[in-house]
Amino acid sequence: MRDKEGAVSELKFLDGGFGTMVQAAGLPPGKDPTDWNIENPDAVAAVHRAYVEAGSGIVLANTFGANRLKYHGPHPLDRLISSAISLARCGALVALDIGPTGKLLKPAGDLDFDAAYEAFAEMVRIGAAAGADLVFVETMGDTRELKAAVLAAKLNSNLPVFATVALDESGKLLTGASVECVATLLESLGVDAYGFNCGLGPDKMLPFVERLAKVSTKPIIVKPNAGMPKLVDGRTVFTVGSDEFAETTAKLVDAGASIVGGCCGTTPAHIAAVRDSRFAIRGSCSPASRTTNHEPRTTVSSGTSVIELSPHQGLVIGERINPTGKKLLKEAYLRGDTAYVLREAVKQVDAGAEILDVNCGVPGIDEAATLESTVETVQSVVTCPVQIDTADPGALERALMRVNGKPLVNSVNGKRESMDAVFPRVKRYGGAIVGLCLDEEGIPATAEGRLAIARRILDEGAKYGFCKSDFVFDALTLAVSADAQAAVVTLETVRRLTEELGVNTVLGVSNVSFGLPNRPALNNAMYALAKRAGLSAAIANPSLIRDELDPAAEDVLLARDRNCERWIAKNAAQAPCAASAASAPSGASGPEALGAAIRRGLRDDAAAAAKAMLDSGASAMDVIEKGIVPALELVGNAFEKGTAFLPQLLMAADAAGDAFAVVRKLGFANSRIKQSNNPNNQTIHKSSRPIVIATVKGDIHDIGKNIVRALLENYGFDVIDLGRDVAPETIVERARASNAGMIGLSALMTTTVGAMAETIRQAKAAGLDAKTFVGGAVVTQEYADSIGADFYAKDAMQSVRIAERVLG
Ligand code: B12
Repeated sequence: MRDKEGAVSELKFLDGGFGTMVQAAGLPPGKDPTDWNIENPDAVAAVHRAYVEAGSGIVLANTFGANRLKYHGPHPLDRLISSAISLARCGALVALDIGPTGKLLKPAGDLDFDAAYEAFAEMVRIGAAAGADLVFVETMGDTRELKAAVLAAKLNSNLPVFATVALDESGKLLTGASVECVATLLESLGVDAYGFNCGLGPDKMLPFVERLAKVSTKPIIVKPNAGMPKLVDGRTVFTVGSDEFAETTAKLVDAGASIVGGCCGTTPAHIAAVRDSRFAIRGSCSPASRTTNHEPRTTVSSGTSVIELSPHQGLVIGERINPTGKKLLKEAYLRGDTAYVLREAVKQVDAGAEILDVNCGVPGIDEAATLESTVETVQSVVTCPVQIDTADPGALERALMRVNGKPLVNSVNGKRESMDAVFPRVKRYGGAIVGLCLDEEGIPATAEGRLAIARRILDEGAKYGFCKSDFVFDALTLAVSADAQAAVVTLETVRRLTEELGVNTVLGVSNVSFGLPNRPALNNAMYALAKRAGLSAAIANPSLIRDELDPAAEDVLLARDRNCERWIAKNAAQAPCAASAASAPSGASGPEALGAAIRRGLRDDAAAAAKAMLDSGASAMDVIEKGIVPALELVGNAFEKGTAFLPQLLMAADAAGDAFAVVRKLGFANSRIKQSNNPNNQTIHKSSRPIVIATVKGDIHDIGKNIVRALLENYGFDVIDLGRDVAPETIVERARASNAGMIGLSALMTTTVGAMAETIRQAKAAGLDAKTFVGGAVVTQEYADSIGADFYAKDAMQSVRIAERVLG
């Protein structure tokens, strides 16, 4: 690239599309390009050579899908990968290319984090042994999978690690992470360079590169497609030619990118055009010059959101998932009752918590296993970042590895043992660190003493590469009832940590009021004063904490009320605070409670709410139509608007599934319900020919189809449910073999209604006399007519009426 004076420097060229190149070289449709490392090595080497001749200084070996979860071809992975690395060696640096597994990780999908990590680690071990020069993780759409791949690269080799993600047009990953969210994670994992690939053409990438340049301290990678793919005469065509590609790539470089290449549809001509670009590149793409304008920031993240801490912000870290002094939570942990923890999580976020502390320190518990699963469960229902709170290094390590995003780590202190345990682990897995101002001697009585410990922690942390912005210091507070100066010293420490050391601060405020009446007022006053002194975050109960300064409470905290006498005299008669009111279950019931539980993804609550509705006399259809369907609709709309993401959709669907299971078991089995669904007292049918029902190929939505099945069965029809994502051939074959009288098809997406049409076409071609009936959110009467379906049903009840007409 050219710097401000026009000298070319620092720009590195990657290669371009590989899959599209080998397809052009004759790779048969449906054949895995990875196989060609063994079966057609000359063609693979030729693509790499063409890119090196076009100017690529780094080429990605043909290993994108060579992981054990994705590759199911005939060749052993070690041969495939080693051969790919040696075929790529033709004058440029060779990157081991790691693409996604193709599966979603838990809790959004079925894949265990460890299984993903191990699949990537195996690739890295083989690739490093075969001589790869770096590891290039690419096309990632989920922060957990991204983290698994980057950690696999870091922990199984000494190679540099590059990582790129695939954004959609709104600048988000498939599972919802923003540009800043990805940056927070990758900065904290310490990758060497990162950016974007695939998904978008170069023009669409520009605003996202501009955003990344504001937060990234690393070289920025761009590897756009040659535009968005279009389907022309049944073939996928990329429309951006090499000159246009070079022109728009120049703008990306201006915006800060310094490692550039291409993805799908790009060719050596595109890379050569970028190299020879006659378009002016004006900006400076060095990370140093990009970042001098912004201070390092203290950030934490989850899979979808980033929180930045700053002085005087006073954001609340929810303290309720900590069993200290909480009998019910302790018991819930020991019983393995996750529903309790989830309710606490949701309640705290609703009350305004921006980060949630997760602590599982119960005697006699397997803390490492409990912490890991609790963090995962909490992250499956709330989108805020978590604070991992443990004194057990083994538990810390496991939770750090598997947590989604960059957590806050609670905590390190000035003891040698603590720093030796915490620093290397956080360095390995990423995180911001809470530093407690205490050491072997305890908590110093003066602010000066506490600052000295903070400085020592910073110095020791610097040896591991941590800087000030990686820390949040806890000034600590003791009870004013035991030491009148306790709050004064704490507030001074907060102020000096903020002003002199320039660090962010955190404080568990409620200790200060221990042993005194009307604790909430004292806690609020401490929070208000600490915020003014500079406090960035308070660890508190978000339902209770307020920025409110009662003058009498201020007197207590600032040691102006001797022995707290006036406070005690005024407040002693008052009842203890209503802390427990916040944890009482909410009063909602009926469809509202069911809807809320589904939207929150609270599975046990959803099942309980469905049962409660049935118990109080609601019909099965009421539960479905007033509770389940509207809640799913809300989540679906939020998903469409981009305010909810796939994990939330999945959690809601699971909760709806659990509620529906209750309806199936209790609702439809209950004769009272049958009558209420069958107001005209029509007979319950027993048909001679079965109904075959399925969700069509490519579509995994089955909640609606399951409802249709349950209702048909409830009315006495014999239903053969083939499940979801079912091929037309399978449906036709099973309908024929069972002599089905009807075939019911469900499709929920515009992209899968075509499979519905194809199934009907095949059923007719096979000469079946079964009547077809179709449904699903996107299907209409007009569409049903247009594909030759015999009937359309807008809901499950209508499908019963149709079946009655045909078979009854
Ligand atoms: C739950 C859900 C999911 C769950 C599905 C879980 C499951 N086991 O079913 C999960 C999270 C897995 C999911 C995944 C995806 N989803 Co989704 N999902 C939904 C959601 C929120 C609700 C669907 C639902 O269950 N509704 C409740 C049921 C009861 O209603 P229903 O299906 O319409 O059924 C009724 C009638 O239509 C009729 N009926 C249904 N089937 C049949 C069949 C017959 C024979 C008859 C007679 C009648 C009939 O009777 C039923 C009962 O009254 C919708 C949004 C929405 N409002 O529809 C999006 C939605 C359908 N999903 C969508 C998308 C895009 C996806 C994903 C591609 C997301 C992604 N980016 O990965 C994937 C698709 C994966 C795939 N290949 O299929 C889009 C589809 C957009 C479109 N127009 O094409 C929607 C509309 C969301 C949106 N607004 O963007 N999804």
